[in-house]
Amino acid sequence: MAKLAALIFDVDGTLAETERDGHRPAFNTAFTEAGLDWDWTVDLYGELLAITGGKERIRHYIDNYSPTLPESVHADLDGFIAGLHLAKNRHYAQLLGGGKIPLRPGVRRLLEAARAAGMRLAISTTTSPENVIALLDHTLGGDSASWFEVIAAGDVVPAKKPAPDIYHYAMQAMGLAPGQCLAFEDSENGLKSAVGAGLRTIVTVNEYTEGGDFSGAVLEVDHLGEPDRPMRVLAGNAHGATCVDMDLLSRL
Ligand code: XBP
Ligand code: MG
Repeated sequence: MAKLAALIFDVDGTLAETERDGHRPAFNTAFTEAGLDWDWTVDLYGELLAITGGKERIRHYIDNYSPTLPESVHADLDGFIAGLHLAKNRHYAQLLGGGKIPLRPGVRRLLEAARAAGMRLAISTTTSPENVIALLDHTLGGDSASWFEVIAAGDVVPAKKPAPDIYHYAMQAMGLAPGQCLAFEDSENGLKSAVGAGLRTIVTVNEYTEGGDFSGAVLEVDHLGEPDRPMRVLAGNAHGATCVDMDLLSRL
């Protein structure tokens, strides 16, 4: 097995609970602002998360849930979706600015330990670079976006997760092979993408993804753990560790 050289992180649901508490309410505010009566409840949003990508998710909702649509929309559906998505991202940035969306347990600890150990870091996500940087600025702060050598994000590849393209893109940009990297994901679509690119993957489940099929992961835990908040191991061998740390990573 090649020596571990880089950690590649998903963003939404992995670094923070951005789906339930960030994107979802921001979508709803954008809908209200546009005069729509659409309401993406916590449960409904769980169903809609099967589709990755905010624009793709809105289109899927229109195609499958028969929501009320203004007449004028049919002339330019793409433009209508793009406008809603732009407004959603504006509200999302405001929510992040309010400081209400913290990092998940163990995320800061592991990133800092990885940096101290000379591990290279990257991001591989379906959301946009602007959303990633806004989250990093409002959580890790300072120059934290620069901790990540590559921020592989959004529409830079034609096929979003579960396609492996965004992980291939990140590894190619770093000049690394899959055996030298480890991925962190929270969802089935994310795991499929990472495993499809040949990556060993740790899954930290959340409210939306627990109970999913994560049999392809090297480890499935409820979160990365903190010294005073041990993780729960759901599948795989954590070698007795109570947190995901550099020692455990070297043994996976
Ligand atoms: C994240 C997504 C994104 C976010 C919203 O998936 O599917 O669509 O929900 O972001 P993953 P955008 O965590 O697997 O990358 O609206 O910017 O698409
Ligand atoms: Mg995710």
